[in-house]
Amino acid sequence: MQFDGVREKTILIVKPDGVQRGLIGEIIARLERKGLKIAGLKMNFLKEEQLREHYAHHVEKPFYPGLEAFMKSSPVTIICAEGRNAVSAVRLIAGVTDGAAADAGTMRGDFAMGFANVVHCSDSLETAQAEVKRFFSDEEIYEYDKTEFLHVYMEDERA
Ligand code: 3AN
Repeated sequence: MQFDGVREKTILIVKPDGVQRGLIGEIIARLERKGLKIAGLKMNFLKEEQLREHYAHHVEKPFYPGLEAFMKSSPVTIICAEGRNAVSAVRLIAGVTDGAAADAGTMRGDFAMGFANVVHCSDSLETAQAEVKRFFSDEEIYEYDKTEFLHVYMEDERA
Protein backbone atom coordinates (compact mmCIF):
# COMPACT_ATOMS: atom_id res chain seq x y z
CA MET A 1 0.00 0.00 0.00
CA GLN A 2 1.19 3.50 -0.75
CA PHE A 3 0.92 4.74 2.86
CA ASP A 4 2.48 1.81 4.73
CA GLY A 5 5.22 3.99 6.23
CA VAL A 6 2.81 6.30 7.99
CA ARG A 7 0.50 3.93 9.85
CA GLU A 8 1.92 4.27 13.37
CA LYS A 9 -0.93 4.92 15.80
CA THR A 10 -0.93 6.73 19.11
CA ILE A 11 -3.55 7.67 21.69
CA LEU A 12 -4.17 11.18 22.94
CA ILE A 13 -6.79 11.89 25.61
CA VAL A 14 -8.19 15.35 26.25
CA LYS A 15 -8.47 15.06 30.03
CA PRO A 16 -11.32 16.48 32.17
CA ASP A 17 -9.56 19.84 32.60
CA GLY A 18 -9.20 20.16 28.82
CA VAL A 19 -12.84 19.21 28.24
CA GLN A 20 -14.07 21.62 30.93
CA ARG A 21 -11.90 24.43 29.58
CA GLY A 22 -13.24 24.05 26.05
CA LEU A 23 -9.99 22.84 24.53
CA ILE A 24 -11.22 19.77 22.62
CA GLY A 25 -11.35 21.59 19.29
CA GLU A 26 -7.99 23.29 19.87
CA ILE A 27 -6.26 19.98 20.61
CA ILE A 28 -7.79 18.23 17.59
CA ALA A 29 -6.88 21.21 15.41
CA ARG A 30 -3.25 21.00 16.52
CA LEU A 31 -3.09 17.30 15.64
CA GLU A 32 -4.62 17.96 12.22
CA ARG A 33 -2.44 20.97 11.48
CA LYS A 34 0.67 18.96 12.31
CA GLY A 35 -0.31 16.52 9.57
CA LEU A 36 -1.63 13.64 11.67
CA LYS A 37 -4.64 11.64 10.58
CA ILE A 38 -7.55 11.10 12.97
CA ALA A 39 -8.20 7.34 12.92
CA GLY A 40 -10.57 7.20 15.92
CA LEU A 41 -12.44 9.72 18.06
CA LYS A 42 -14.91 9.42 20.92
CA MET A 43 -16.01 10.67 24.32
CA ASN A 44 -16.30 8.49 27.39
CA PHE A 45 -16.35 8.55 31.14
CA LEU A 46 -13.27 6.53 32.15
CA LYS A 47 -13.97 3.75 34.64
CA GLU A 48 -11.96 2.90 37.73
CA GLU A 49 -10.78 -0.39 36.24
CA GLN A 50 -9.59 1.30 33.02
CA LEU A 51 -7.77 3.97 34.99
CA ARG A 52 -5.99 1.50 37.26
CA GLU A 53 -4.74 -0.28 34.14
CA HIS A 54 -3.92 2.96 32.33
CA TYR A 55 -1.99 4.40 35.29
CA ALA A 56 -0.56 1.07 36.52
CA HIS A 57 2.81 2.81 37.00
CA HIS A 58 1.21 5.29 39.43
CA VAL A 59 -1.37 3.18 41.33
CA GLU A 60 0.82 2.87 44.43
CA LYS A 61 1.79 6.56 44.51
CA PRO A 62 0.30 8.96 47.05
CA PHE A 63 -1.18 11.17 44.35
CA TYR A 64 -3.06 8.28 42.66
CA PRO A 65 -6.45 8.66 44.46
CA GLY A 66 -6.53 12.34 43.49
CA LEU A 67 -5.48 11.50 39.92
CA GLU A 68 -8.22 8.88 39.61
CA ALA A 69 -10.90 11.25 40.98
CA PHE A 70 -9.72 13.97 38.60
CA MET A 71 -9.81 11.62 35.59
CA LYS A 72 -13.38 10.57 36.48
CA SER A 73 -14.62 14.11 37.11
CA SER A 74 -15.96 14.62 33.59
CA PRO A 75 -15.98 12.78 30.28
CA VAL A 76 -12.75 12.72 28.34
CA THR A 77 -12.16 12.82 24.60
CA ILE A 78 -10.11 9.94 23.25
CA ILE A 79 -8.31 10.31 19.95
CA CYS A 80 -6.37 7.78 17.92
CA ALA A 81 -3.97 9.70 15.67
CA GLU A 82 -1.91 8.14 12.90
CA GLY A 83 1.21 9.11 11.01
CA ARG A 84 4.93 8.51 10.59
CA ASN A 85 6.55 8.28 14.05
CA ALA A 86 3.21 9.39 15.50
CA VAL A 87 4.02 8.36 19.10
CA SER A 88 7.11 10.56 19.45
CA ALA A 89 5.67 13.36 17.30
CA VAL A 90 2.63 13.68 19.56
CA ARG A 91 4.80 13.52 22.72
CA LEU A 92 6.77 16.48 21.37
CA ILE A 93 3.74 18.65 20.62
CA ALA A 94 2.12 17.69 23.96
CA GLY A 95 5.14 18.81 26.02
CA VAL A 96 6.55 17.48 29.30
CA THR A 97 4.29 16.33 32.17
CA ASP A 98 4.42 19.44 34.39
CA GLY A 99 2.69 22.21 32.46
CA ALA A 100 4.73 24.89 34.24
CA ALA A 101 7.93 23.37 32.82
CA ALA A 102 6.62 22.56 29.33
CA ASP A 103 7.99 24.43 26.32
CA ALA A 104 5.97 27.28 24.86
CA GLY A 105 4.21 26.12 21.72
CA THR A 106 3.37 22.71 23.18
CA MET A 107 -0.16 21.86 24.34
CA ARG A 108 0.88 21.73 27.98
CA GLY A 109 3.23 24.70 27.66
CA ASP A 110 0.44 26.81 26.20
CA PHE A 111 -2.51 25.61 28.30
CA ALA A 112 -1.30 24.15 31.61
CA MET A 113 0.39 25.32 34.81
CA GLY A 114 0.97 21.97 36.55
CA PHE A 115 -0.23 18.37 36.64
CA ALA A 116 -3.72 19.25 35.46
CA ASN A 117 -2.05 19.10 32.10
CA VAL A 118 -4.90 18.95 29.58
CA VAL A 119 -3.80 15.86 27.64
CA HIS A 120 -2.47 12.37 27.99
CA CYS A 121 -0.49 10.79 25.18
CA SER A 122 1.06 7.34 24.73
CA ASP A 123 4.70 7.27 25.83
CA SER A 124 6.04 4.45 23.62
CA LEU A 125 5.04 2.33 20.65
CA GLU A 126 4.29 -0.60 22.97
CA THR A 127 2.10 1.55 25.23
CA ALA A 128 0.35 3.05 22.21
CA GLN A 129 -0.58 -0.39 20.89
CA ALA A 130 -1.99 -1.39 24.31
CA GLU A 131 -3.89 1.90 24.61
CA VAL A 132 -5.49 1.60 21.15
CA LYS A 133 -6.87 -1.78 22.27
CA ARG A 134 -7.85 -0.46 25.72
CA PHE A 135 -9.90 2.45 24.43
CA PHE A 136 -11.18 1.44 20.97
CA SER A 137 -12.81 -1.63 19.48
CA ASP A 138 -11.56 -2.70 16.02
CA GLU A 139 -14.66 -1.19 14.38
CA GLU A 140 -13.99 2.20 15.97
CA ILE A 141 -10.61 2.56 14.26
CA TYR A 142 -10.98 3.81 10.69
CA GLU A 143 -8.42 2.60 8.17
CA TYR A 144 -8.36 5.01 5.23
CA ASP A 145 -5.86 6.86 3.11
CA LYS A 146 -5.69 10.58 3.72
CA THR A 147 -4.91 12.29 0.43
CA GLU A 148 -3.18 15.12 2.31
CA PHE A 149 -0.38 12.65 3.10
CA LEU A 150 0.81 13.11 -0.50
CA HIS A 151 1.82 16.61 0.57
CA VAL A 152 2.68 16.03 4.22
CA TYR A 153 5.32 13.37 3.44
CA MET A 154 8.07 12.81 0.91
CA GLU A 155 7.50 9.71 -1.22
CA ASP A 156 10.13 7.60 0.55
CA GLU A 157 8.60 8.47 3.96
CA ARG A 158 5.19 7.20 2.90
CA ALA A 159 6.17 3.88 1.39
P1 3AN B 1 2.64 11.78 31.13
O1 3AN B 1 1.16 12.04 31.21
O2 3AN B 1 3.43 13.00 30.73
O3 3AN B 1 3.02 10.56 30.36
P2 3AN B 1 2.90 10.35 33.62
O4 3AN B 1 2.41 9.11 32.94
O5 3AN B 1 4.12 10.26 34.47
O6 3AN B 1 3.11 11.55 32.62
O7 3AN B 1 1.76 10.89 34.56
C1 3AN B 1 0.43 10.63 34.30
C2 3AN B 1 -0.41 11.67 34.98
O8 3AN B 1 -0.26 11.57 36.38
C3 3AN B 1 0.03 13.09 34.64
N1 3AN B 1 -0.52 13.55 33.40
C4 3AN B 1 -0.42 13.85 35.85
O9 3AN B 1 -1.77 14.25 35.69
C5 3AN B 1 -0.28 12.84 36.96
N2 3AN B 1 0.95 13.01 37.72
C6 3AN B 1 2.18 12.59 37.36
N3 3AN B 1 3.09 12.92 38.29
C7 3AN B 1 2.39 13.58 39.26
C8 3AN B 1 2.75 14.16 40.51
N4 3AN B 1 4.02 14.15 40.94
N5 3AN B 1 1.79 14.75 41.23
C9 3AN B 1 0.51 14.76 40.80
N6 3AN B 1 0.09 14.23 39.64
C10 3AN B 1 1.02 13.64 38.89
